Amino acid sequence: MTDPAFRADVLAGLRADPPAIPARWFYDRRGSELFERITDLPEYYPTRVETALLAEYGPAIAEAAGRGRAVIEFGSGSSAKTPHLLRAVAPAAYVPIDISGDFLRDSAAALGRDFPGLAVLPLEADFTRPLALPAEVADLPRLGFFPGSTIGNLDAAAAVDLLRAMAGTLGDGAMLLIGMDRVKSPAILIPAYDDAAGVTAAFNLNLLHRINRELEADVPVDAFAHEARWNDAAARIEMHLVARRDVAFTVAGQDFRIAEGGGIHTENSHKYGARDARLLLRAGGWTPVTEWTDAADQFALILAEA
Ligand code: AVJ
Repeated sequence: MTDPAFRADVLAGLRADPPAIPARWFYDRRGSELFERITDLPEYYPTRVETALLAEYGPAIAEAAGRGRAVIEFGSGSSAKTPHLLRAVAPAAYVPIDISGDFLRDSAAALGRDFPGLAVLPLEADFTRPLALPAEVADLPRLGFFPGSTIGNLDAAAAVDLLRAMAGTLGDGAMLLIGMDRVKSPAILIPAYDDAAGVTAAFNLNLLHRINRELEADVPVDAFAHEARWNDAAARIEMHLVARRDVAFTVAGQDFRIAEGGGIHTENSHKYGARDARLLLRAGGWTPVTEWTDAADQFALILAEA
């Protein structure tokens, strides 16, 4: 139940000044369910826009990337997006990679049913380092797929490291299709991360519930409020859990205090201008080839080659 890495990140994160816990710990079962609900919210445009881009431009993507590659997806195959790509690209094999085995096996099984002839080869692994792909795809050219603007959780240095690791995993001659959210007005961004129904608030606060569930902790969850902020200098949305009063609590035998108005920084979601997106890819060892965006330029799908 207790992942030692979760425990270490939470304890170190709460000691840090200002306190900060990495966003990857949002995704326990409950957190994954809440994230799925976020993707359906009227305010949360990224999933809708990216899915529509894949549906509309799938044939153009297949034209540019070539058909019959092995598609390697980084992060648990999201139910709605992947079929559009698979239908268009008609891959020789599909390898979804995720650290969370449960989710991975469920979505791989569902895709296997929808694409009967396709070799679906799920890989439970940490894709932040170069890893060995299944032997079945050894001789196939690869198309990496990294949707959702998940890269936005990382600062520039970590994003470059990840892109380089992906280049290492995918090998020579590979291509990468990556989704990147655009910089846009805070009037659109803030509601996308602070929705009227409170689902994003529940998603953020679930991190505290998870700490209480898994780390022998007594964090008073109702003393914290969800906050989404636009950090213009860093071009990112930040999520915080802000203390509404002075709080004291224990996690795994260690005592912590947070003063009223102080908080825990729980997520960065970087947004990219067109030039910044291309620069980041180049720094990570990829050459942008083509990109597709919606009419309002809210979200971009970029195809790059190694
Ligand atoms: C899964 C990291 C792409 O940053 O938009 C959604 C996570 N956090 N609402 C994002 C998230 C709050 C999401 N990513």
